[in-house]
Parts: sequence; C-alpha cells; structure tokens
Amino acid sequence: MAMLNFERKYRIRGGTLLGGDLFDFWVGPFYVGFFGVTTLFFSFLGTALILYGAAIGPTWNVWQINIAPPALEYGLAFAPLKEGGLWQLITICAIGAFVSWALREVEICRKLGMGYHVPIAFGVAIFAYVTLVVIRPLLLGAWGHGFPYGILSHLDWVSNVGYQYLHFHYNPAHMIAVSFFFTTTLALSLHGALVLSATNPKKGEPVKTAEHENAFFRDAIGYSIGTLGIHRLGLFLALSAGFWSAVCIVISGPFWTRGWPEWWNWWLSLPIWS
Ligand code: UQ1
Repeated sequence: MAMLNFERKYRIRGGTLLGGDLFDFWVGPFYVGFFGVTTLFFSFLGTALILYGAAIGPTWNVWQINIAPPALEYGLAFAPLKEGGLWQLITICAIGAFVSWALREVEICRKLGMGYHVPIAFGVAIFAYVTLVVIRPLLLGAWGHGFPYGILSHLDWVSNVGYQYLHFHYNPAHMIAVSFFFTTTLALSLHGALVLSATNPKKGEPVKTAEHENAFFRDAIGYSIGTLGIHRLGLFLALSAGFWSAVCIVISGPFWTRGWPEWWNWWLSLPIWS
C-alpha cells in the first residue's frame, strides 16, 4: 500500500479545538487546522523581523548577527523597535509559533484518539524557553534580562550570567538538570543500541524480539524495565532535564543573588555544629 493511501485512512474529520471545519484539511502530507495557520503566521512574521533586525545591524556574518533585548532601563515597558522592540516582537512571534505548533499537535492527537504525550513533552520545552525570556525577566523587573537572539551572543549571555553567580555548577537545580541530561543520553543510547542489536542479527538468523531484549538486561543487571517502561523512563528523564533547567535559571536572581558556591553555606550553618 502506498504511504499516502495508508495515511488517508487516518485523515478523519473533527477533533479541532478552534475553527471547527474551516481549517480542517490537509495540504499534501500536512494537516493544516486553525493552529497550522497561526503557526505559519507567527513563523513568517518572526523570521521577517529577524531578517529586518539583521539588515539594520552591523553584520551578515551568521555567527555574529545579534538581536538584543531592550536595555535594563526600559524595565517592563515596550521599547523602540531598534532598541530592543524587535526582540520583544520576535519573542511574541516565537511564543505564538511554539504554542500554535503544540496546539496543532493536540488537534492531531484528538483526531487519532491518541494520548497527549507529544504536545505535553513539547510544552515542557516551551516552558523552559518562556522561563528564560518571560518569567525570569518579569520576576527581575526588566525585559533586558532575557537572552539575546544570536548564535555567539546567546552563548556569551549564558557565560556572563553563569559567572554573575560565580560558579553556576554549584547551583543545586543545575546539578539535577545536568544529571537528568546525562541520564537521558545513557537511557537512549542503551535503548537504541538494544533495539538495533535485536533487529540486526547475523545474516540468515531471525530477527530477535522483546524476549531477547528483556533477557539481555536480566542477564546483565538482573532487571529489565520492559519495552513500554523504557519509553516511560525516557520521557520522564527528558522532561525532568528540561524542567530542572528552567528551575535552575529562574531561581538565579529572583531567589538567590549571591554566588552559587555560597549557597552551600547552609550546611555550615546547621545548628548541629555549635
Ligand atoms: C530495558 O530493560 C528494556 O526492556 C526490554 C528496553 O526495551 C527495549 C530498553 O531499551 C532498555 C535500555 C532496558 C534497560 C533499562 C533499564 C533501566 C534496566
């Protein structure tokens, strides 16, 4: 069966959140929907504003193009276009596009009668971004605390904000986030390797199944989490990495203003030592 033929079976009317039947159609392989239209709108507008920002800037070197947020003096006000206003509009477009995309995923899930795991997972990534450019700047009282849009400039921002807290690796939430990132790569490398090893036997031998996958880990470590379990674990690990990343930056400034190494003095301040 040709792929498009196969897919046609799943092209079911309904499940829309907004717009009813109006945008309930496909263009080629792509479902459109109300949120497909808003995704396109915000993406094109945001990209055009980035190109405009680059055009009025000093360079077309892709590494050095930079669209900065307003100076701290503007606080939480709208800034003139060339003084951070572009960054503010681009941020609105980015959030508009990301949220539209997530809601389009929700509509597709509803059509197919699936769970909402994919849009929820994407929602955690959106939450991490929104924490950086909206929640933390709001808590600190100025849009200027958002990160600049540029390949090298956003790296400089991360470095500068990190050193502002002396040594960011002492941030306990950062420690948890990094641990989750590493554990995510461990879990996916184990899972990817295990599935490929089972499905790529020697020439002439039959493809192996979950029985073999389970047996491998029972032989190796006395425990197998199972084929569904590994995906639950993977989702948990990855979402936790994103969540704790958001926590580690939102507490830096709004809830802790000194160096992160100093935070650990709580240990020396315990009454048990006196
Ligand atoms: C695992 O137990 C399992 O179940 C059979 C998988 O499914 C295919 C896996 O991919 C992995 C990696 C494991 C091992 C993981 C743990 C946490 C024991």
